[in-house]
Amino acid sequence: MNVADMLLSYFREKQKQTQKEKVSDTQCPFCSVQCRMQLVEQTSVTRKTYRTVGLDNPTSKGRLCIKGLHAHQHAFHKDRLTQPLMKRNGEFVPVSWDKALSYIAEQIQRIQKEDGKNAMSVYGSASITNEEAYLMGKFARVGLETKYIDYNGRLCMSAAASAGALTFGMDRGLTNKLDEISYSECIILAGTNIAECQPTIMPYFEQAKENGAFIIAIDPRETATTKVADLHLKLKPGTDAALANGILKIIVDENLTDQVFIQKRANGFEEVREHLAGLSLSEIEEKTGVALKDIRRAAISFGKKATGMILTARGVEQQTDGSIAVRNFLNILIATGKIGKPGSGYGAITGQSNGQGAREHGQKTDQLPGYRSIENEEHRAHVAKVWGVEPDRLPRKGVSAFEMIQKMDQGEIKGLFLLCSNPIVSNPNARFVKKALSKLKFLVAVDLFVSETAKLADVILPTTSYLEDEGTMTNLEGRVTLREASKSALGEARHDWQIICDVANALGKEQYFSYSCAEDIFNELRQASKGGTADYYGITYERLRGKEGILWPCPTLDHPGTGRLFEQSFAHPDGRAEMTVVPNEPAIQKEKPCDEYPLYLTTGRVMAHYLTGVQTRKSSSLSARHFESFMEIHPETAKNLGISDQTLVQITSRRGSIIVRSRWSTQIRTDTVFVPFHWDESQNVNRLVEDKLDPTCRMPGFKVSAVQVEALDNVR
Ligand SMILES: Nc1nc2c(c(=O)[nH]1)N[C@H]1C(S)=C(S)[C@@H](COP(=O)(O)OP(=O)(O)OC[C@H]3O[C@@H](n4cnc5c(=O)[nH]c(N)nc54)[C@H](O)[C@@H]3O)O[C@H]1N2
Ligand SMILES: Nc1nc2c(c(=O)[nH]1)N[C@H]1C(S)=C(S)[C@@H](COP(=O)(O)OP(=O)(O)OC[C@H]3O[C@@H](n4cnc5c(=O)[nH]c(N)nc54)[C@H](O)[C@@H]3O)O[C@H]1N2
Ligand code: SF4
Ligand SMILES: [Mo]
Repeated sequence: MNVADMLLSYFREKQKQTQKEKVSDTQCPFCSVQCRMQLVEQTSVTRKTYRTVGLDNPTSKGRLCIKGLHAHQHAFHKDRLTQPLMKRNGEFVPVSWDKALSYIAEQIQRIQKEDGKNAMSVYGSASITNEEAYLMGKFARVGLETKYIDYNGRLCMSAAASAGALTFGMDRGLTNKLDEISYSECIILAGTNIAECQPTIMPYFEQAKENGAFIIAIDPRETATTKVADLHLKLKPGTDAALANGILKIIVDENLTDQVFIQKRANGFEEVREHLAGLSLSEIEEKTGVALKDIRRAAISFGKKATGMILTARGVEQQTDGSIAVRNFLNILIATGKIGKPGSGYGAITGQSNGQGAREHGQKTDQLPGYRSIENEEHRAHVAKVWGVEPDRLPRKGVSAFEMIQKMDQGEIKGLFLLCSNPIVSNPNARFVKKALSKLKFLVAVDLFVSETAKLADVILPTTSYLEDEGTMTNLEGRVTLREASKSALGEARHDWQIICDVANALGKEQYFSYSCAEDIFNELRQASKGGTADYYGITYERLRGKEGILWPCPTLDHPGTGRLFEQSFAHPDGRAEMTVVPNEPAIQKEKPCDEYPLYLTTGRVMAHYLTGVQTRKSSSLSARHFESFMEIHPETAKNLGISDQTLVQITSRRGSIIVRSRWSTQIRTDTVFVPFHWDESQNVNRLVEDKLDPTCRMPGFKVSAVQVEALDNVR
C-alpha cells in the first residue's frame, strides 16, 4: 500500500468511527397497506443522511413503494409548522400555545352563544390514528356539543362502507386476509388501480396469476393494474352498475348461480332475478361501451370457477350511484356463493393510511364508536356511559362532509375545526368550496403545513408527523397495528390527540379529555367499541407491540382476531345477506357529454403523489417524477381538437376551468380524458368536478363530469 492509499484508508476508518447510525421502526404515513419500515439516520461530522428500508410484516412482506421510501422528506421539510400561527391583518404571525388556545376558546364560545351549539362544526380525517379519530367524534359531541361532524372518508370510503353495511350487515374493507388472493381462481378488479395506489400488494395478484387465476379488470383506462388482467372491460365512465347487471344476467341465464348458498344465506334473489329478466343485454352493451362477448366472457369465467373474489375501489364508488353499484358487485358474489370461504370474498380497497379504522369510531356524522349508530337508543346509552354523560346530551346525526360545506355557504354553520384535510382541493366544485369556507366567522386548521385551505384559517395549529406521533392504525385487511413514535416533536408542534384535548380543555371540558398518552385513549376506545360491530375490546397495546397486528372483530383478550368474515352467517339480525335490485341508470343523473362539453372527465391518482399533494409535492424525489399536473388524452381525440402532445391545454366544465399539460396516450378511451387531483390552485381538477351526491351515502361523483378541452393557443 502506498502512502496515499494508507492515508485514505486511515481517513475512511476515522470517518466510520465518527458516523453514527440511528435506526427506528415506523409505518408509512401514506396508503392503507401500512407498510412497516425502518428509518435509518446516519450522522457524520459533515452531514446527516436518511434512508428507508422495508421491514417484514404479514401484509407487504417487507416491500416498499416509492412514496414510502421518500416519506421522511416531507417530515423533515423546512416548511413544517413548528409554532401556532394567528392571522393578523391578513398575515400569519407566530403566537404561543396559550394565546392560540384562549383565542380559539373565546371565538368558539362567542359563535355558540350567538348562533347556537350547532353553528360550530368539525371536519376530520382518515389519515390520523384510531385514537385521534375516536377523540374527534367525542370532541364534537361532548367538547363542542354539535351535531355537525364528518370527515374526508366521506369522499373516499362511504359508498363501499354503506354497501357492505346494507348487503352484509357489516363493513370491513377486505372480508379475507390478503394471502387468500393468491389462491383465488378468478378475480374481478373494478375501478381499482392497485399498481399505482397500493403497489406493494401487487405480488399477491401476480402470484394468483402464476397459480392460474383468471383476472378481469374494469376501468376506462389501461393502467399498470389492467396489464395483469386476462380480460380488460374498458367501460364508459360511470356505467359500472349496468355492467354488473350484464354480468349477473348472464350468470343467472346460464345457471351458474349457487342455489344452495342463496337459499340458505341470502334474501332478495327472486326480485333480482325478475329485474334482470326485464333488462336487455344489447342495451347494456350500448350503455357501457363494452362488447357483449367480453361481458359474457367475464360472466362465464367468474361463474364457472370454484372460488372468486371481487375488489372495488374509487372508480366504481366515487359516483352518484356508487353505493348501489358496489351492491351490484356484491349481488354477483352472493349469487355465485363466493363469499365466506377460502379464496372467495369481497374487498373495498381502502385508501388512506387509516381508511378503515377512522371510519369505525365516531367521526361519521351518524356514528358512535364501534360502528354504533347515533340514532339507536341502546347504542347512545352504551357510549354515553363510557363518556360519563347523560345519553340525552349526545347530539343526533348531522350531515355529510360536502353538505356541511353547503351549510357554511348558507350561513347555518359559522365555525369549523379542521384537522388533517385540505377540503378546497379535495371536494368537488372547488371554487364553490373556497367561497363557502371564506364565509366562516372562524376557522381553525390543524396541519403539518400551510395547505390551500389552511391559508383561509384564523388560526393554524402545528401537529406532529408519523415519525413523532404514536397510535394504532387499521389497514386494508382490518388489521390493527401499533405505530410507535420514533422522534420527538418538532419545535412546539403537538400531537393531534393533544391538540384536540387542549382545545376541549380550554372550553372547560377537562373532565372528559384528560389523557396522558395515546394508550389511555385506546383503552377508552376499547370500552366504547365493546359489543359493537367493530369490536376492539380484546386488542391492547401489549398485544400489538412488536407483533403482526390483530384483525377485528376481537371481542376478548384471548380472542385471536378474525381473518375471514361471514363463514357461517352474515351480520344482519337474521344472519342473511340482502341482495338488491339495481337499475342501469342512476337515480341522480350524471353529466353526459354534449355539444358544448363533449368529453367525459375522470380523475384519480399517480404513484408518486398522495391526495392533494401537500406532503408529496414537498418531497424532492417524488415531485421530480411529476412536478405538474397533466391530462391524459387519446391521440385521435387530441388531433381532432388540434392538441399536440405535451402542450398546455385549458379544460373547462360548467363550474370552472384549469390549465394543465396534455399527454397523448392510446391507453384511454377516445371519449374520455383523465386528470389526477394532486395539484392545487389553477391546476386543481376539482374546480371542474360536479358536486351531485349519491343519495344513499352522500359520496360525490368524482369520476364523471363533462368537459371541453382547447389548446391554450386557441383560448381567447
Ligand atoms: N399513489 C397514490 N396512492 C394512493 C393514493 C394517492 O393519492 N396516491 N390515495 C390513497 C387513497 S386515499 C385512495 S382512496 C386510494 C384510491 O385508489 P384507487 O381507487 O385505485 O385510485 P383512483 O386512481 O382514484 O381510481 C382507480 C381507477 O378507477 C378508474 N376509473 C375512473 N372512472 C371509472 C369508472 O367509471 N368505472 C371504473 N370501473 N373505473 C373508473 C381510473 O381510471 C383509475 O384507474 O389510493 C390510495 N393510495
Ligand atoms: N377529483 C377527485 N377528488 C378527490 C378524489 C378523487 O379521486 N378525485 N379522492 C378523494 C379521496 S378518496 C380522498 S381520501 C380525499 C382526501 O383529500 P384530503 O382530505 O384533502 O387529504 P390530504 O390531501 O391528505 O390532506 C391532508 C392534509 O392534512 C395534512 N396532514 C398530513 N398528515 C397529518 C396529520 O397527521 N395530522 C394533521 N393534523 N394533518 C396532517 C396534510 O399536510 C394536508 O394538508 O380526496 C378526495 N378528492
Ligand atoms: S404508499 Fe402504501 S404501498 Fe407505498 S410504502 Fe406507503 S403504505 Fe406501502
Ligand atoms: Mo381516499
